[in-house]
Amino acid sequence: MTTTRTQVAIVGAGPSGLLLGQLLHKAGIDAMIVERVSGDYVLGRIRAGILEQVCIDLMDEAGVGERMHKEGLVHGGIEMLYDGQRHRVDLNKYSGGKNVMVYGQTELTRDLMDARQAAGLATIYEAQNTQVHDFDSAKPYVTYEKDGLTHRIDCDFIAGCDGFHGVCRASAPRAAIREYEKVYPFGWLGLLSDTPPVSDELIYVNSPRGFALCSQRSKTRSRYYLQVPLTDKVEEWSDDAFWQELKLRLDDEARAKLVTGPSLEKSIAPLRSFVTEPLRFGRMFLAGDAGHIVPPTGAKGLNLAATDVKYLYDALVEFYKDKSEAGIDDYSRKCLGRIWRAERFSWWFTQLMHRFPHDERITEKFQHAELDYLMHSEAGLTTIAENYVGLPLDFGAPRR
Ligand code: RFL
Ligand code: PHB
Repeated sequence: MTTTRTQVAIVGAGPSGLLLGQLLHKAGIDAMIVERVSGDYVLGRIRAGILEQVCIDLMDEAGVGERMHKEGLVHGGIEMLYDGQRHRVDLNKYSGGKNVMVYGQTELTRDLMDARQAAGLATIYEAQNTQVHDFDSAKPYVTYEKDGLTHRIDCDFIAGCDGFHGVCRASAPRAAIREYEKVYPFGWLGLLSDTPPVSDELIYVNSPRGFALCSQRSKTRSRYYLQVPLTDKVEEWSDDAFWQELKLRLDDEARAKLVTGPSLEKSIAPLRSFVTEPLRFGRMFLAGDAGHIVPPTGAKGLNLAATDVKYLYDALVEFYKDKSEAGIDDYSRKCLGRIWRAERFSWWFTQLMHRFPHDERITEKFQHAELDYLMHSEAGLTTIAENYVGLPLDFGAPRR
């Protein structure tokens, strides 16, 4: 067995783990990352596309924002299509001047991986059987297997950035953890293609045939989603069948404009709302999808992961620089306030936009009436806009 030492052992090299690693490095705090799969595999997972300002600011703080600002597309609005009509939500106007940015999770991850490599920082890819130990003591450690050897990393803290199926949450004592979960009775079938987006802005679609989303990665690359039954298999969906179904869910103008092409990637993701309480177990912290999942409708998953990382990073800096444990003691409470607000928005927006298996005929009418109200009320437009761009970090603090 080999043994090394670091200050923070990070499990998982997705966006949460990599961003935390980069921020800690900038602050002079040593960290090692252990990842189950290869770097190429991580980059091959097509996921989020929309960054909130908090996430953009953190990429800048980590010193990796250059390409994002050059290539990312700033969006000041989204479109909502229901009952055959499109309506625009002016995000910028109704959120007091905020925007979101189209920049793929793949690109953000690549920027963080490149920076980590350039700085010569250690990421152990393809680590097997990672385990976390003694995090209820002041001397936690992580073990993993690689190339037939067992390796041990001694550390001060463990950051569980290992996603929904990771080992960290699973290792927390059952009596100390409470989990809240809702599984939705449908999934999203996503298709990525090198075709120009059908519209300048994203279109969220509530159609009688189910939800659809027209998103994008650049001026020449599109990402589309269709609500599908959980029983559907991705192999059963040819590209042609996808485009046909998408057209049936769009309005006449979008149908006429839609440019189709071969898929670069196609996958089905189940939809889930999930929260773990607390997010700290002694000297182990959960961050990102390891601690919570939102249905993608509100584009919140990656952004919530980024805020967890910010709070954890601030707490660790406070611990090492100011010798104070106040930040780490408050980590769970601080994160969970923001998490539940984003969970609520994602759940509400999902219910508003999807067809559910046992919907009564009146449900679609209720949805259209609610959308109609939202689109024609300053309060309604504000509620969508301020949640979509991300509530302020100090939201909920006593008003002065
Ligand atoms: P990740 O990305 O799952 O990374 C966790 C990493 O941990 C590794 N791992 C382990 N490593 C070592 N040992 C073990 N035992 C391990 N077990 C797991 C995994 O291999 C992996 O590399 O979690 P992280 O970093 O917290 O990042 C979270 C985001 O990936 C996620 O929230 C978003 O992708 C969610 N999401 C969206 N979020 C947004 O903010 N905006 C969006 O527009 C958006 N769209 C989406 C999405 C997620 C989607 N899917 C497929 C779930 C669209 C979709 C379709
Ligand atoms: C995406 O582009 O992948 C995307 C955009 C907005 C969402 C979900 C996914 O709400």
